[in-house]
Amino acid sequence: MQTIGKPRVFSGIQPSGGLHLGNYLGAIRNWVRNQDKYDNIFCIVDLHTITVAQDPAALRENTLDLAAVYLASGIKREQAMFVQSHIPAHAELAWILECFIPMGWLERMTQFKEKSGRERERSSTGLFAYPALMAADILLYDTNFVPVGEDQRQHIELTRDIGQRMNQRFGELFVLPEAMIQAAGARIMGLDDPEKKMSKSLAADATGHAIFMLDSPDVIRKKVARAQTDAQPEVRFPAGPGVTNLLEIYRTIQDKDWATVEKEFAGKSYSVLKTAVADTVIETLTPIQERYRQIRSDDGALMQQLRGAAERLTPIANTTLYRVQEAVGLR
Ligand code: ATP
Ligand code: LTN
Repeated sequence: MQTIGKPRVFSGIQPSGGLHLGNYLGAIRNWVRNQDKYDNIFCIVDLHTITVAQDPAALRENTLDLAAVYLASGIKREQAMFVQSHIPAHAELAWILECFIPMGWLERMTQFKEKSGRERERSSTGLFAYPALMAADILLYDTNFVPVGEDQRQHIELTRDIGQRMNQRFGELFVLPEAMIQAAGARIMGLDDPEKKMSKSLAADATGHAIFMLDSPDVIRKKVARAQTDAQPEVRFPAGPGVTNLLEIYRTIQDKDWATVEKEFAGKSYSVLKTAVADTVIETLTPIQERYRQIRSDDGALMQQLRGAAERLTPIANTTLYRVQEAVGLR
């Protein structure tokens, strides 16, 4: 098991279409900022994406898109950035873990309850087993930290529980990971409904729900202008959820604490707040969009990079997989 050198970080995002500001502020921006401190692995989790219906051509396109967004956001070329399905050990370890996870543990997962909703009987068994695959992703690489948004906390806890259960039974098989969730930006809410987390799935139904990382300045201004605010004449504290969310976006991007932004905006009109939010979002996303377009103009190079990383990571993943296979009697 890896013990020397920098601590290992592993994280991933699904290539399920347009990334939004929540994905950027809750996850990617933190990967970029801390990349030199850790030994990083950044995954494009395509096997997780097919737990709900996908158009095959769109999935291929979204996979390259997500890789380009990682790089455009500032992930350095030399980082280990790869596609989950390129390393078969993920699916293999997931299967073994599934054979040791009680059904009750998966039945309690809030993401499954939310995503299956009233369609529970018709949703795929893959969606139900999703957390086992995520645990495999993390455990395969002796991961110390998993930088994610707040909504993923329960999945990391489950990963620890699975690791611990296997360690108790078979001896020290796995390093137990910890969630790394930042104090700011870990739960950005929908602009149209600040009671709900900004999410890709909800963005499909409402154009004003999410700011996408590739939205034009014009679109960003329109979406922020329409964002829900409070029924007060100006910014007042304690603010309601809509204003709090706009302030959270602003303070996360600007690295400011609450006291500072309260002072900055107390008594100001909503249009002053919204202009400031739109300006700072546009300023952040414009250079990312320019780099994104450049990177996507050479898909061959991008694919080569992804394949190369998978090749380098495969022996690490297989070392863990073989250890587990041996422990359970498969080898
Ligand atoms: P879906 O709606 O399909 O579940 P999603 O928008 O939640 O998608 P994911 O791909 O599940 O996006 O998440 C990728 C990363 O972004 C995860 O680390 C997750 O915690 C983080 N994240 C997602 N939504 C938000 C949000 N609203 N605020 C902060 N972080 C978020
Ligand atoms: N479930 C995560 C995506 C994910 C992930 C991982 C995140 C799959 N495997 C491993 C961190 C580590 C989500 O964001 N929806």
